[in-house]
Amino acid sequence: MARSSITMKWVSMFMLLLLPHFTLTTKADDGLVGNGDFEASPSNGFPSEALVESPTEIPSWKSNGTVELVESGQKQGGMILIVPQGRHAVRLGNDAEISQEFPVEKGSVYSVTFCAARTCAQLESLNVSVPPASQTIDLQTLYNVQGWNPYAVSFNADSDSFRLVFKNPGMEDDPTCGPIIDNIAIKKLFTPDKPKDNAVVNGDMEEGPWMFRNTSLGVLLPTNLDEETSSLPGWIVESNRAIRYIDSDHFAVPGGKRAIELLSGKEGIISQMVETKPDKDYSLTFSLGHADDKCKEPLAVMAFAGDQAQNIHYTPNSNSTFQTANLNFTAKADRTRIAFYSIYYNTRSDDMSSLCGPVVDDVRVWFAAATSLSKFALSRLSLLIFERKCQQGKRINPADKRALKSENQIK
Ligand SMILES: [Ca+2]
Repeated sequence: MARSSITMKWVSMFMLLLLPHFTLTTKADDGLVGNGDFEASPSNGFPSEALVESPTEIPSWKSNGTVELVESGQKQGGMILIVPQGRHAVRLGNDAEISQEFPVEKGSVYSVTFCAARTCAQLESLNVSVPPASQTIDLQTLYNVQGWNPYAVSFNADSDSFRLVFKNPGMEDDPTCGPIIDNIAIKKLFTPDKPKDNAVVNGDMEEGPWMFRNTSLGVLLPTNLDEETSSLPGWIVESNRAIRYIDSDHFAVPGGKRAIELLSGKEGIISQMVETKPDKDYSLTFSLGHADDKCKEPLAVMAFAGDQAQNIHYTPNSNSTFQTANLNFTAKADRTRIAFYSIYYNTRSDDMSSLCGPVVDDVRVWFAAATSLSKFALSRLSLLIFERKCQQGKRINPADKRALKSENQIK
């Protein structure tokens, strides 16, 4: 017996020693995919002609069509090509694609973060897919002056491997046009538990796509109508323009490390269907803030909860970068839509082309218990006064009587 317990002890100690390594192995899946920054040198060195000759020339990737490894500082038609990160990136010509296969955990949702820039003035788009699921991102809108943006899209792992494909679906006249992509990372998402006193899932926005620590542009979340497969679990972006996911390293965030910034006025809407009980009174509360990104005021949001809508202007106390806002509503069904959009179309004060807007964080929907309690207390109090007046044999004011009647009806 003694020996087996000693053996058990050794086994437990051994497991404890091993455990951190196991954790490290699983976590290593989050972050850059193999050669996701295109900095790994092809076996023959980076091509001087830039054009990728064979489909397997870029380490870790398979290419198809006119794929080009571009270098920072490289010029084309008098224009310097944009390389979002490091020295190299790839450009996808008409109908060209790159793809990579890697293992994932079946049944999980993965978010893919990548940086993309367009090269020509025309409308350019990028198709990101894990076949058969695919999403096309419109690169037409310039969200900042740098000319590139990080984006995030999500996919369900229906099997235990992903074939992640980036494709330029365009057929432009100029073959040197086509999006440049760089810095491709993945993150396995989890859906946070719903707190007992809050019907909103991920209301603090802390769970979301991979963010690069050295990128100060946040991550754009394009339209996503599938609430089961969202880069921001619980939420959907139901507008045709993106919203921005921001981090506390580069922006002012009301709570925790992450929040969202609403862009493009009415064209940038985020929403969630929350569980409610019909005919119950609820309160929607949230933090409304300024990202401290030189966004030109006024800032304001339109907040929706069921059939209630309210516009709220950003007017914080002098030392704060956010305020708490509140909207009361009575639920009509067992699911209620809450939503937010920016009332204004804001840009930064130092450049007129970078979009910005109000920050939303710490969204809560909870029973307006205090209101019901105070109603109850009020009618109890009236009843007491009524009783006392009766006891004292006083005449009751008809107004008191009416008030008492209506309070009891409320109850
Ligand atoms: Ca937060």
